[in-house]
Amino acid sequence: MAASEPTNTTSLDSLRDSLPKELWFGDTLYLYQGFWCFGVLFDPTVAFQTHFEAHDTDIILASLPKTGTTWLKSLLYTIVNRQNLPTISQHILHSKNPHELIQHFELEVYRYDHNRPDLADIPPPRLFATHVPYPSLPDSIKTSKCRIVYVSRNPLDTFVSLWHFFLQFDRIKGTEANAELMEEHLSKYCKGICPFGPHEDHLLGYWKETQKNPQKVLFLEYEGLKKDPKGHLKKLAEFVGYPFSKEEEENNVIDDIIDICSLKSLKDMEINKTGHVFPEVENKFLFRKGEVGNWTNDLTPSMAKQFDQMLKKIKDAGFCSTYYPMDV
Ligand code: PAP
Repeated sequence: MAASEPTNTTSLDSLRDSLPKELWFGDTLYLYQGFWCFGVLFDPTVAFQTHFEAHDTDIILASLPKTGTTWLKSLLYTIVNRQNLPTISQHILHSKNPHELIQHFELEVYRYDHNRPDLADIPPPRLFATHVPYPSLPDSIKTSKCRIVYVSRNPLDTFVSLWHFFLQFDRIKGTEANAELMEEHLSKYCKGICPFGPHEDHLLGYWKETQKNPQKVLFLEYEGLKKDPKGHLKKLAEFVGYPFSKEEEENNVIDDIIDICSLKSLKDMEINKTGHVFPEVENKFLFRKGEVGNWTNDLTPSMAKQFDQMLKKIKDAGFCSTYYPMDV
C-alpha cells in the first residue's frame, strides 16, 4: 500500500471487509496482498507498511510463524548485544522472553499505538521482527541498506508445530483427539490458507531476494541451525556485522551463546514457565519439542502426501533444502 493511501479506521475497515476471508481455529484470516492476515493484525500491518522508515543499520528478522522465530530472536539479540551483556548466569534471557527483546512490527510495535510509535530514539542497531512476506514489506526496508535475516522450516514440521500451538488456547483445549479439526486445518495449510501463508510463497519470496542480493537477505534453515549451530552462528554474526573474534572463539563464546539460547535452557527459565508476552499466549506455549522431522508423530503418510504440491512448487522454483527431503 502506498503511503498516500488512506489509513483511517473506516477506510481500513471497508478495505478489510472487501477481502476474501477464511477461518483459522475460529479467527478470521483475510487475503491481503496475496497473504493471509489475521483480522486483528490487519490495521497494525497496514500501519507498519505505511509508516515504518527503515534505517541502514536496522536488522530485521523475518519468518513464518513456528519456523524458529523465538530461537532466532534469542540468538540475534545475544550476538548483537554480547559486549553489553553480563555473564551467562545473569543474561537478560533469564528475565525477558526473546519476544520482548525483539518486537514484531505487526504483533507489537504497530499493534497498540498503531499509527506512529516513536522509534527514532532507539539506538542502532534497531532489531525488529516480522511475519509479513517480502513483497509486502515497506519500500524503505527494500531500498535501504538494512539487513534481513530469514528463517525457514520444513513445512510439515511447521504445520505440526502450529497445530500444537493452537491446541493450547483455552478456547480450543480438549480437542486434541479431534482428527476432523486437524484434517480441516491441514487441508487449509496445504492450500496456502494459514497465518501469513501460503507457506511456499513466503519462503520463496525471501529466498528469491537472497539469490538476487545475499548481502541484504540471509536465508537460514531451522534444520541447518540444529545440525550445525556453530557454523550458522558464525555466519549470522558476520552477516549482521558482529563477527566473532579469534579470542571469542577460543573463549567458547559461541558455545555459550548456543547453550543459553537452546530450547532446554529457555524452556527451563522461570520467565518462560510462567510469563506472558502476548495477551493470549503464555510463554510456555512457545517451547515444545524443537525436533527435526517430528511431523512423523502426528501426520499419517496420506496426510503428509497433501504437502506434495507445495513441496513441488518450492522445488520447481529452484529451492531445494539441504536438510530435508523435498518429497514425502
Ligand atoms: P512463534 O512463531 O510463535 O514465535 P517459533 O518460535 O517460530 O514460534 O516456533 C516455535 C517452534 O520453535 C517450536 O517447535 P516445535 O513445536 O516443533 O517444538 C518450538 O519448540 C521451537 N523452539 C523454540 N525455542 C527454540 C530453541 N531455543 N531452539 C530450538 N527450537 C526452539
